[in-house]
Amino acid sequence: MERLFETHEVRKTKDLDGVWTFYPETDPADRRSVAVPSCVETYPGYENYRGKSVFEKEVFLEGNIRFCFKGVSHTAEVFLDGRSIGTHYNAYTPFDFVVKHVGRGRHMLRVTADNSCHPHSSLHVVNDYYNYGGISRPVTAETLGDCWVKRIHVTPARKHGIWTAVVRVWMENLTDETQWNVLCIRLEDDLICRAELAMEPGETVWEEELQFPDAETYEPEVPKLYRIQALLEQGGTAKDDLIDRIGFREITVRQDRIYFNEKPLAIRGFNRHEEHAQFGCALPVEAMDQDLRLMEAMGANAVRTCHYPNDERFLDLCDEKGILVWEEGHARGLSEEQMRHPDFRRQSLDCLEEMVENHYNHPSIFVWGILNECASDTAYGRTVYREQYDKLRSLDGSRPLTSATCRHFTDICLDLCDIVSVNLYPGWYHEEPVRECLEKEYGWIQTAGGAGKPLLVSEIGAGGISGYHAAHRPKWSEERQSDILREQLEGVLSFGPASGLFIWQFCDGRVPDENFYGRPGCKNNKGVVDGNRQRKLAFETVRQIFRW
Ligand code: ADA
Repeated sequence: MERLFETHEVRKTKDLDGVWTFYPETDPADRRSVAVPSCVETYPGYENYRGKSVFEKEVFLEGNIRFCFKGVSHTAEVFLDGRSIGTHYNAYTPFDFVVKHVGRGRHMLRVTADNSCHPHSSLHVVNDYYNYGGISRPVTAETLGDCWVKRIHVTPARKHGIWTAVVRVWMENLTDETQWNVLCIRLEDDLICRAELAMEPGETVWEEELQFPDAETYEPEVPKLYRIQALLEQGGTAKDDLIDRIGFREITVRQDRIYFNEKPLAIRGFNRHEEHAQFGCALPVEAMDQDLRLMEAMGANAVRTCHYPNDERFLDLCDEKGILVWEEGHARGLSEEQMRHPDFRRQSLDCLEEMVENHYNHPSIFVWGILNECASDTAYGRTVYREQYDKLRSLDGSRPLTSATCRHFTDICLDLCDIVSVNLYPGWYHEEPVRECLEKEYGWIQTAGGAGKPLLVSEIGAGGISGYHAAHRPKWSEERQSDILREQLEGVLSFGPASGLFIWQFCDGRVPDENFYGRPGCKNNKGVVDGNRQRKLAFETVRQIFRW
């Protein structure tokens, strides 16, 4: 199931999750049945597999078929009956291919998924998280008529006390002739608007500002969601539709605060990798839900999708629960040299575009992030930061933008963002009282282009090996992790200029062997729960402070 609500009442869709045949490209004889979505590393014998995996499934199809992949890790090629229908790079963004006039019958769908750090991969590189392989998010096949609704974007704004929204709908005419359609926009069961369209072959975009006088506001405490449907009719008959969920809310940045419906935000959040000891990055929805419940139990109100766009079902759950989301493009800790990789700029911009196109309507997303800890201290780096901010602003003018920096005292990009975000590890990577560290950092930000902007501590935390206890509280013990976190959280939450923090990190996560140094067990052990969601001492510490 690709989303947690029905996305079509008219369009025929087929869930292609379930059993597929898997084999490594190098050994086609080693075929086995696997459940999709899943990660290759969870198949016995393939725990460390890097390379091309092949997945096959026979499917009954007829007509114009749209294949939707919510995430294939990380370089994909899709074949229908042996013919390539398209390729895609990046594990963390959805993609689709439309094949017209597929003959009635059973067809072989084949997907290759390469998780190696190959020469054309600029974002999936050896890093402080794991590049899992496989079809890691849901797959569907949809049957399209002559015309179909590709996308809806809704941008709410409160005007003179009532909710309005700019509704934009992208549609496509797959034939070679003009098609007359009526586009109906419904909010829940109410018809809000009808528009007659003469659709030329190819894409049509329709946009209108509509009023929603009865709409209730989406608040984190009362996260009121509405179903919005774009429906195409021909001669009074419904031909195609697309449903999404929206919330009426506004995010603004004024002086040094972030406002959600005019209330200043006080973020108590977690950084969360899509990561689980049992499932790799392909968490079933029940495990996603459990993660959010654990965060809620600690009193958290936000999550940062470090360091890439997340599974839409996770975002659906955040919308549902009113947990605010910092969603970010895919990039972590890249040097200028890595950012000069010939494919880097295109692959990054593609990722941002796919993230915003697909996740635009999630009311819980309150900020977009780019380029975690990349080269924001060089002239070339600045060109790239500017390019990515410009791109995001052209795709979505309704949300603020940020980037988590570790270039303390050398960053030259703070003037480009709307919110200044800093990753700090006092007490872990360097011994310094938290208050002193914050004051020094804040003083510098004021002179480096960040004056008057809100400040978020985007990462703060310490390592603790699950189950390692010692009375002398050494580093890596659960006791010491909890002590450090207590000091860090109390320090940041009592620091007036900060609008909040995201703990690094929610759960321990696998890292590649190449990154073993400082990573006992080849894991980043800074989770407050381990990879199996066993709670460490820090869990209770965070709960006491966040729930205060
Ligand atoms: C960083 C980085 C994280 C993680 C963390 C750590 O600042 O953004 O991805 O690597 O440090 O654990 O050191």
